[in-house]
Amino acid sequence: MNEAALTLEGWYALHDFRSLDWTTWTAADDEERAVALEELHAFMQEWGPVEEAKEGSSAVYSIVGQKADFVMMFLRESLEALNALETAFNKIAFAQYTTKAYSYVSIVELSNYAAGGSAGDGSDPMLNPHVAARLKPILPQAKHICFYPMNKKRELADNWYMLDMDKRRELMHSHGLIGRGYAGKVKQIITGSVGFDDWEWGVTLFAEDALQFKKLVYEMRFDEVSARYGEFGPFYVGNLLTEESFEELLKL
Ligand code: 76R
Repeated sequence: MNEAALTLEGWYALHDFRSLDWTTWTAADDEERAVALEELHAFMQEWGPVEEAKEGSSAVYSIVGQKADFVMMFLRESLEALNALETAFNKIAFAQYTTKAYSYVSIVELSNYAAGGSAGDGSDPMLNPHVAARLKPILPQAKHICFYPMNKKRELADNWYMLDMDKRRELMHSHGLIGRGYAGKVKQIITGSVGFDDWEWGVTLFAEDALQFKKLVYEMRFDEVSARYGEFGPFYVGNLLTEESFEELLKL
């Protein structure tokens, strides 16, 4: 059998996309809307202490276009914690004015391609602060988010999973070089979703300048890993929502 890349996993991830039901929101009276906003506020207030306790990170972004109106991105210690969050949201009054648009379940993942393919020295990788910070990343609250799921091809002529480790490492090296050209401009979080959701990875990018998403993704299309082996799902792009700008968006 071919050698699988070794992976390290960190926090579980839920990208929870919702749409606003403007018909019911505008039909609600002032008091109903106030209750909904108050419950939304209370729900979001719980995110800070979780982050301070280093048990997860959360962010909310509006989504541009008709695929969804906003996304809540949650990183947590377990699938149970993610499940509890979506259930808690569904129970608040505000949820009655939203519909489910899309969701993605995955886990923060690092692979050993860049580490030279070695399995490490046997020590706990979480003791390495650089590794720990990447496996349990605090979401940067950058102005923009870009999310899309992707696969690596498994076709007879182009099958990523049939390439030997050295070849994959060589290809991933070139992928990493392109990525590094965007250091300081785009932060990427790769989450693995084999066994969890419909694609193999989720790609979440953050940037202050949304144009850098297009530049990075376009440049990668010419790199063999993406050009030959990449298969991409729907793209979601959006703008940071603070509690204040979320309320502003909902104001009639
Ligand atoms: O983790 C590292 O920094 C080491 C190098 C590296 C790995 C192993 C790396 C660097 N990536 C890795 C793994 Mn990546 N990445 C994507 C996409 O749109 C496309 O064409 C592809 C979507 C982007 C935009 C991106 C960005 N990467 C992966 C994997 C797992 C592959 C596997 O295991 O087979 C996927 C699916 C994937 C996809 N990558 C980087 C970036 C950027 C910006 C970097 C540089 C990060 C840095 O050096 O800070």
